[in-house]
Amino acid sequence: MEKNKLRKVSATGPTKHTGITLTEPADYAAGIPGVKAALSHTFKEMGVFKSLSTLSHMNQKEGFDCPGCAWPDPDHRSNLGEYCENGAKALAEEATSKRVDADFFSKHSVEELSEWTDFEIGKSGRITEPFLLKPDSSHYEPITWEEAFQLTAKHLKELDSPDEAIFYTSGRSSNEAAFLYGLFSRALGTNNMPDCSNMCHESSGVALSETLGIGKGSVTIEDFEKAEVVMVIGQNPGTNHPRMLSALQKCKKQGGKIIAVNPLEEAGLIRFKNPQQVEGIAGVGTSLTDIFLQVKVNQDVPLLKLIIKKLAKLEKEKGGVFDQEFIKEKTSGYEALLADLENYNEADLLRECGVSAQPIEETVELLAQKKKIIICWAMGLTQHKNGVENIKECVNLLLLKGSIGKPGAGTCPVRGHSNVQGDRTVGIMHYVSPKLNSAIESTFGFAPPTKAGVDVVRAIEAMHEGKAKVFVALGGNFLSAASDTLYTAEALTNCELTVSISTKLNRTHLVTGKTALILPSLGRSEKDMQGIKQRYLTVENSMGKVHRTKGVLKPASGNLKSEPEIVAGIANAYFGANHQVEWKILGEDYELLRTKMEQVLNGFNNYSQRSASTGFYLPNNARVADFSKLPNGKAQFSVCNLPQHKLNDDEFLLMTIRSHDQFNTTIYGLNDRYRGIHNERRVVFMNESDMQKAGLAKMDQINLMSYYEGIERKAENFLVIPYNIPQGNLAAYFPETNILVPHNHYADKSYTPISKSVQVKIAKI
Ligand SMILES: Nc1nc2c(c(=O)[nH]1)N[C@H]1C(S)=C(S)[C@@H](COP(=O)(O)OP(=O)(O)OC[C@H]3O[C@@H](n4cnc5c(=O)[nH]c(N)nc54)[C@H](O)[C@@H]3O)O[C@H]1N2
Ligand SMILES: Nc1nc2c(c(=O)[nH]1)N[C@H]1C(S)=C(S)[C@@H](COP(=O)(O)OP(=O)(O)OC[C@H]3O[C@@H](n4cnc5c(=O)[nH]c(N)nc54)[C@H](O)[C@@H]3O)O[C@H]1N2
Ligand SMILES: [Mo]
Repeated sequence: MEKNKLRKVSATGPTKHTGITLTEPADYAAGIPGVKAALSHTFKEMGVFKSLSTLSHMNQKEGFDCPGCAWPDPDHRSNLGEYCENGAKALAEEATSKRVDADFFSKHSVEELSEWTDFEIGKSGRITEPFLLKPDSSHYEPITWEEAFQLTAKHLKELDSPDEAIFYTSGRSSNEAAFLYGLFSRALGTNNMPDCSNMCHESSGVALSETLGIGKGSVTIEDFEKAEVVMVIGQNPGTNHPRMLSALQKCKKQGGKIIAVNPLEEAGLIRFKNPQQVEGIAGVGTSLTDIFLQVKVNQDVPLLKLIIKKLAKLEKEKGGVFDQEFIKEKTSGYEALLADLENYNEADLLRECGVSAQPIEETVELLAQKKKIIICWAMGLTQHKNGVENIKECVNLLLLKGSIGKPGAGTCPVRGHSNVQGDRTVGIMHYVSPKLNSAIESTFGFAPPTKAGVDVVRAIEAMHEGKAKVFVALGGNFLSAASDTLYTAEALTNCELTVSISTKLNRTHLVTGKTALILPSLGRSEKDMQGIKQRYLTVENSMGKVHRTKGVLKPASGNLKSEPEIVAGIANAYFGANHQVEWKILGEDYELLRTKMEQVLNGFNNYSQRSASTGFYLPNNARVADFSKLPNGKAQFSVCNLPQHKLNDDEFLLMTIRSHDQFNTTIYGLNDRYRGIHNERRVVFMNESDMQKAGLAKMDQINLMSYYEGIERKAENFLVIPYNIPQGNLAAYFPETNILVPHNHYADKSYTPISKSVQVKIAKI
C-alpha cells in the first residue's frame, strides 16, 4: 500500500478482496430488483418510515432535487414516485443515521482512517461540526465555525499572490452557492476555479461551443417522444441515469429506434422494466436497443466516419439522405468534410472500429431514412485524448441530417452531477469571460481578474510544483476523483492548508495539506432554515432548465451550515464587514442573492419567480438553430483525425468505469448487479480469447501497470472476469484504477484525463 510523506496516510486504501460471487450478467434493468435494491439501501441507512416519506418528495415540484445525476424531471410526475434505484441510494447515503462526530475522530486517527476502504470511510456517516487537523496532530479535533473561517482567511492573506489559492467545485452545489464561491474567488483576484466537469464533460463543452456556439446540449426531455432515432454512445444509462430509460421507453412507444454504441452490452440498454409504471413492475418490460454496435474502446471516430461515408455514398447515388437545405443555409465546411472522407477506405475503418458489418449496414439504412435524430453520450466519448473530436464527429452526423434545432432532434450530452451544468452557468470556470467580468463589475463594483486560472489538471500540477498553497473544495473528493492518485496526493500534501466543504467523510479529508479543515454543510434533502423561514435553492438540469430544490429532512446535526453561508463566512472573514460586497447578508438572504445573480447572468430575469413549479429554460441558440455568433454565422462541420493507439501484443486499452453501486468516489455497496459481480470491486473484465492468450483463468489475480514516459504505475490485486468485451480492451472500476492514469495525459483542448483509454500491461500474481 502506498504511503504519503507528511502523515503516514494511504492515498489509495487497502487492496484486499472482499469475497466475490458471480452471476450471469442481467438482460434487463430496473423492475422489481431495482425497487428492492433501492429500498434496502434507504431502509438500512434511514429506517422504513423516514425512507418512504422522504422518497415521496424526491424530484416532485415542491420537493428536493435528487442529489444523484442531472437527468431532468418530466412535467408530469409519476404517482408511483419520480426517482430511480440509484437516486434512492444517493438519498440513503446523505440521510444516513450514522455520524462522524468529535467522538469518532478522537477514536480514529487520520492514519488509521486512511487504511479503511473508500466504502468503509463513506459509510462512517455524516459530519456533524467543523473539524481541524493541525500540522503536528494525528487526529481531527472540533473547531468553532468562526475560528475555522478566520483560519482560512489568515492562510489566504499570507499568500504571495491570489493565484496561490485554488477553489475546486464539485457539481452538487446549488447555483446560489456556486455563484457566491466564484464571486469570492474573483474578488480575491484569481480565476483558479477547477471544477469536476474538467474531468467529465469538458470535452463536450469545448466541442459543442466550437461547432454549435453553446457548450450545452440542445434537446429537451420532450424531444425524446418525437425522435425517430436515439443513438446512445459511450454511456451506461441503466446505472448512471436510470430515469433516462423512461424517456427511451417513450421514444420506443412512439415508434422510435434506439442504437447503442458501446464496447459493453450494458443491461440497461437491452430491456427496461419501468418501476414507475405498474406494467413495468409486473410485465416483461420494453426492449430498448434495436441495433447494438459493439465498438472497440476509443474507435468511435472510425465507426462514425464509416457510417457517414456510407451515407454520403447513398446521398450521391440517389439523394434525399442529407438535409441539403439545412447544410446550405446553416452550416459551413461541408465540402471539406466530404473531401476528407476520400482519405479513408471502408475496409480499414471497419477493421479499426471492430464492429461487424451487418449492424453497421442496418444503422446506415435506418439513418438514411430518418430526419429526427438525437445523439446522447457521456464519459465513453469525453475521456480520451481525442475526446473533443469524438463529439465533433457526432455533431457532423447531426448536421448532415439537419438534426439540430428542430423538435425530436439534437445533441444530448448527459451530464453527471445533479448541478454540474448550473455551476458552470453561474460562473465556475477557469477561463475568462469578459462579458461576465463586466457584469460583475457593474453589479458589485470590483473588476475581476483577467488572467486565466487553472483547471483540474493544471491545479494538480500547480500544487505539486509548490505554486499553489491553499486548496478549498466546495464538495467533491478531489484526491480520489482526479487521475494519478499518488501524484495528486503529493500535490495536496504540499499545500499549507486544505479546506473541504463536505457532507461526508472521504479520502481527500485524510490526505491533506499541513493544516486541514472540514466544514460540514447541509445536504440537498435537508431543511435549510433561516430562523423560522425555510429557504430554497436552485439547480439547472442536464437540459438547461433551472428550478427550485427544497429539502424535507431535519438536518443531520444542529451545527451544520448551508453552502452559501459557509462560502460567505470565509469571504466575510477575509474581507471584513465593510467590503463593497455584503458577503454575510448575501450568504443568508438567498432572495437578495438571486436578485444580484439576475443582474449578472444572462437569461435569469425574474429568477426567483420563474424558478417555481417546473422552472424555466435558459436561452439556447442551438435549440433554435441560431448560429449567428459562430464564424460566418454558421454551424461548423469538423474534419476529425483517427485516434492513434499503438499497442504492443501485451498491451491493452483499459476503460475505468462505474459499478452499479457507486456515485463517483462514493461507494454505495460492493455489487455491480447488472454485470453479475457481487461483493467485490477489484475486478477486471477481459475478453476470453485474450485470457487464453495470456494464460489466464477466471478469477486469477493480476496487477495492472501503465508505463507513460517510462514511469511504472501499478494497481494491485484484480480478479480476472471473462466478459463480453472487445479483444484488446479491459474494463475496471474507478477510483481504484485512477492510480494508473497519468496526470499529464489528457484530451486535446479540454484537458480531460484519459480515464477511458489507459494503455496498460497485466501481470499474473
Ligand atoms: N448511480 C450513479 N449515477 C451517476 C454517477 C455514478 O457514479 N453513479 N456518476 C455521475 C457522473 S459525474 C457522470 S459524468 C455520469 C457518468 O455516466 P457514464 O458515462 O454512463 O459512466 P461510466 O461508467 O463512466 O460509463 C461509460 C460508458 O461508456 C462506455 N465506454 C467506455 N469507453 C468507451 C468508448 O471508447 N466508446 C464508447 N462508445 N463507449 C465507451 C462504457 O462501457 C460505459 O458503458 O453519471 C452520473 N450519474
Ligand atoms: N478514472 C476515472 N476517474 C474519474 C472518472 C472516471 O470515469 N474514471 N469520472 C470523473 C467524473 S465524470 C467526475 S464528475 C469526477 C467526480 O469528482 P468529485 O465531484 O470530486 O467526486 P464525488 O465522488 O462526486 O464527490 C463526493 C463527495 O462530495 C461530498 N458531497 C456530497 N454531497 C455534497 C453536498 O451536497 N455538498 C457538499 N459540499 N459536499 C457534498 C461528499 O463529501 C462526498 O464524499 O470524477 C472523475 N474521475
Ligand atoms: Mo461527471
